[in-house]
Amino acid sequence: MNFRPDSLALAQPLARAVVAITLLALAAGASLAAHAADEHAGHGAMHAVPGSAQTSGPMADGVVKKVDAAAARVTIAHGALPNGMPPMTMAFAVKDPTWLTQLKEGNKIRFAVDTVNGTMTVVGFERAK
Ligand SMILES: [Cu+2]
Repeated sequence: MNFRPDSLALAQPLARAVVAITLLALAAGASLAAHAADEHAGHGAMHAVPGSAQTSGPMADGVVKKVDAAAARVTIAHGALPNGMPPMTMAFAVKDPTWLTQLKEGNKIRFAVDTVNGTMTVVGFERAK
């Protein structure tokens, strides 16, 4: 029974080391995730070409109904969205207001939507035939 105090004394620093390593791993994981998010945010801008602004996200079908440059909104008659929204006609914000110069009423597009600051926002699009 003499060994018990000794093994407890050993176990405590070990436990501390395990906790420290776990915290380090968590911190490293969080910083990796933040880095990946930054890279993703820059991805669209690097590959932007006139007439399209592609993203890797799922795309929905739409027809441009109205372009409101002053309000930085585009009204789209859209098909079912990846987020579950059923087909309807509604106004979207756009990630890059200069895209509005590439869109005209009647254009058929495929586009990606994300919620930015609580507003459904077109985050990428391409012209469709
Ligand atoms: Cu909608």
